[in-house]
Amino acid sequence: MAFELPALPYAKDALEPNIDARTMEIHHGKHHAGYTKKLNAAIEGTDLAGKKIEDILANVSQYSAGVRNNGGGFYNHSLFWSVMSPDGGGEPSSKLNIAKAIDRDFGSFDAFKKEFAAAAGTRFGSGWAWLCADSNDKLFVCSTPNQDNPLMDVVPEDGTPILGLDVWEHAYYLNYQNRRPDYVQAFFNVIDWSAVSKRYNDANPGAMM
Ligand code: MN3
Repeated sequence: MAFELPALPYAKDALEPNIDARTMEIHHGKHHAGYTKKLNAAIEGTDLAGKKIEDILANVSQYSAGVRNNGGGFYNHSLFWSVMSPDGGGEPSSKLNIAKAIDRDFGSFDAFKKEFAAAAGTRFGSGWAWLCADSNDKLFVCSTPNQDNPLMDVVPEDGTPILGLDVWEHAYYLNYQNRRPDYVQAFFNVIDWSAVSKRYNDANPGAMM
């Protein structure tokens, strides 16, 4: 089974004005579609065909640059669409595990937001900012270059990404030009905290808050 481009879970203009429809159209329909197609081409006829993307990324040091870049691109964008919603934004409900974990591991939501925005703002060139859970269910923020992510065995930070922000220029340039910090702030208006909390709960299935 080849990997398939997941459908956007909302209309391409649903995140306006935070993320504009034209950017969504190109980002999903061209960039994400391109990573998906190239990933499939890179694994076709190899023993990676049929493997889960998470398993491929966990051992990516053994594979080609094409698998690393396009496998990362496929996974990262699939996550990105799924952690945004037109009904998102604000702070996570205090009933959600993610709210309790953010308070426990960062001290407050504002402290988390500041650290995440700094990671996104200071990533030089193209890459991603992440909120991850480590194997002890502790949260941490990091950033990675290009299409790398903390599932990969080539990345020093080791964790399960539960929230990710694409800071490649293709993610924001049409609407924000060079104003990456404005795009990062706008992202906080559309984060789907229910989806992030579910990813957190699923990161370490046996863990209890
Ligand atoms: Mn992108």
